[in-house]
Amino acid sequence: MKPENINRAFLDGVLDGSHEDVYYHFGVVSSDPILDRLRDVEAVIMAGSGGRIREFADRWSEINGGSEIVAFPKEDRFVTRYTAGVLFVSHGMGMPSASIALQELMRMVFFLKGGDLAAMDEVFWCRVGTSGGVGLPAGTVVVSSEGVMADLQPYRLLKGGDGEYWFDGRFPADTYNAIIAANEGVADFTVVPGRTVAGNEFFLEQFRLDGAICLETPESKTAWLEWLDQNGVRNIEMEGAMIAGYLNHWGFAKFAMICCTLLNRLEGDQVTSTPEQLHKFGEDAGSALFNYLEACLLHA
Ligand code: R2B
Ligand code: URA
Repeated sequence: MKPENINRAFLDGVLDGSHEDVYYHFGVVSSDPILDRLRDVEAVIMAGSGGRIREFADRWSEINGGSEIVAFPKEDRFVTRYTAGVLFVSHGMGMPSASIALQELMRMVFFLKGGDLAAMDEVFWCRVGTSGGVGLPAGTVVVSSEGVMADLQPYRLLKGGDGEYWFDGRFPADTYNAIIAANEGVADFTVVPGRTVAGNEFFLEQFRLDGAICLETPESKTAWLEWLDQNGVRNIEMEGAMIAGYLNHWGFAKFAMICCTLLNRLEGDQVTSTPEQLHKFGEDAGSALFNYLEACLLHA
């Protein structure tokens, strides 16, 4: 961990009881007894949609002998489920939404672990999601090595004083290699490592030609996608650069992003797979995660 980057000016007062922490978007405060049931959390799994969170939690509970599932009552922003050591949380779409979930979750994990940096270091974080593939057929699972923005630079934000703050978007190699290894000879789908672009928009910052607003030409779109391809980018989604950046900022050791591809962006823009195919793609990304959790992390 990087203790100097943890906002102790605010968080220490939560631990010593001077004030509560309000996890506003989850509808929970630090003194809420429901949090006692999450103290043994070993992994935080994030996905875009609440439906996928419910499915993942049911599946993980089944794998763990029907373990009890705890749900936060408020669900109008993010859906949360906790079972068998894993906290499953939806984060919505895009970095503004996902950053709210992640900041409150990082504070919650700090509180749940009593500020114990060694215990926090053991927590595994993962986003499981969908993406557009770059030169990969639909249905491929990409485990990210680095999250960058559409200009291939890391996630950054405006800050006071001296301009922009740049985050480190790299995912820990030990973790993504272990996820790939846990799926070798087990998965009936292809799992590859690669850099991932997080666009700030599904249409414009992913250089699509099918938006209501289009700022690209076929030539500028192809040039961008080929540039990504030549620079080791294997898929495009909307959250990874921020997620890696924030988790690196606190210095977490184990985190990853596993995304299935819904289409090959070198071949088109529209997502035309059937609902059955889309469901299978989402399930495969979940299987890639669960194969790792079962083999390497929990109950190892
Ligand atoms: C992948 O899929 C969503 C957009 O359809 C977005 O949240 C993402 O990263
Ligand atoms: N999600 C994205 O962000 N982009 C795609 O092309 C597909 C899913």
